[in-house]
This record gives sequence, C-alpha cells and structure tokens, in this order.
Amino acid sequence: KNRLILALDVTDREHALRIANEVSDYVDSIKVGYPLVLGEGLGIVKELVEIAPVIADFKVADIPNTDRLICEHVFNAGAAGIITHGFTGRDSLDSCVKVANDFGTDVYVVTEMSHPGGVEFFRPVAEDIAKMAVEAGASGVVAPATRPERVKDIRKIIGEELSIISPGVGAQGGSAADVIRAGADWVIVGRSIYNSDSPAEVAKKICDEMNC
Ligand code: BMP
Repeated sequence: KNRLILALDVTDREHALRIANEVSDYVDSIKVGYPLVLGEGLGIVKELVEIAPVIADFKVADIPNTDRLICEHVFNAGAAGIITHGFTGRDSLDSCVKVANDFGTDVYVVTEMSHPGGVEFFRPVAEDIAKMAVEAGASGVVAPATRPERVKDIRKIIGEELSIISPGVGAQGGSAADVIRAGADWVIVGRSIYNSDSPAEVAKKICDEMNC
C-alpha cells in the first residue's frame, strides 16, 4: 500500500496516459473526474484501469434513481470506486451503496471539502455526513488534508472500519505526513504531480514522506 491516489485532472488522453504510466509504481489508484471524462469520455476509465484501479470522482448528488444510473455507468466502465456527496440524504447514498455492493466496488462520501469555502456549508454537517456514511455501509469518506484536525475529528466518528481519502496535499497547502498522522489512509494529489517536470520523482517524494 503506497497511500497515494493520483488526481488525474488533465484534460486530454495522451497527457493522462503519460502521467499515469510515469507514476504507476507509486500510486494505489487514480482518481478521475469531470475535467478528464468531459474531455475524453468514459472510455478513458477503461484505458486507465489497465494501469491502476480508478476512483470516479463525480461527486454524485442527486435523487436515488439518477444516482443509481450514474453509478451503473461508472462501474460498467471498470471503476473500482465512486465519490458521492452526502448532503442529498440517506436514500441517495443507499442507492449508490446498493449498486456498489452489486459490483463489489467502493463508495466514498465527501464530509467537508478542502478549499477555503469548504467550511461555509459543510462544517455544521460534516460529522453527521460521516455518521451516515458508516450507517449506510460506505467504504470510506473524503476529508480535507488542509485541515488535519478535521480528519482527526472525522476519524473518531467513523472508527477504523471506513477509510479516509484526503485531498489538499501540495497545491492546496496540506502536508501528506501531517494528514496521515491525523488518521487519513490515503492522500489524493493532483497538480503537484501532473504539473511537475518529473512526476515520478514528486510521487516518490510524497510516498517517502508517508514512509511507504
Ligand atoms: P490538487 O492536488 O491538484 O489540489 O487536486 C485535488 C483533487 O481532489 C482535485 O481533483 C479536486 O477536485 C479533489 N478534491 C479536493 O481537492 N477537495 C475536496 O474536498 C474534494 C475533492 O474531491
């Protein structure tokens, strides 16, 4: 386990495949979201799963039926996991978890976002969303590397069974070592790696920092 998830927010196929191949020794999975999939289509997921497991970051936030349809598309494309919002409520999350259980895949629920605005509306509900993620049988939660103290709070709520995947390292100012110490299982890193002249070196350095 390398504890590193690559956030592959580049927008074209060649660039995506080049970066993914360069850092494949250091990453446990690749997070793909709207920037790449809107550019290249869901077919890019099928290509990337040949390199590493893919987590589809579509921040799913809709009624249960629409969530179900989104999850089915994503898992049929080969993704090993999906990121959903939690504020749409338990029935919506249940719908995602049900599809994931059918496919044997993972659901990660956003608790509080890592950017400065992430405290405006998430702060009062983050703990409740974390509790709901546990009750719904999600695989894990997304919590901010920019606020390790919040990762600690959320770890207390979810216990050891759920994973914490944590974005905000590097470009957003968070430290990989600090957030792992606070209780995160994986860090999610995008720009620091894919904008670097030597992506593999940066990925290795982040891994070393986490002693993996
Ligand atoms: P970067 O390392 O370039 O800041 O990328 C972080 C990635 O994690 C981006 O894909 C972003 O959309 C995502 N993310 C985040 O930064 N904060 C959150 O709270 C939730 C996210 O999914």
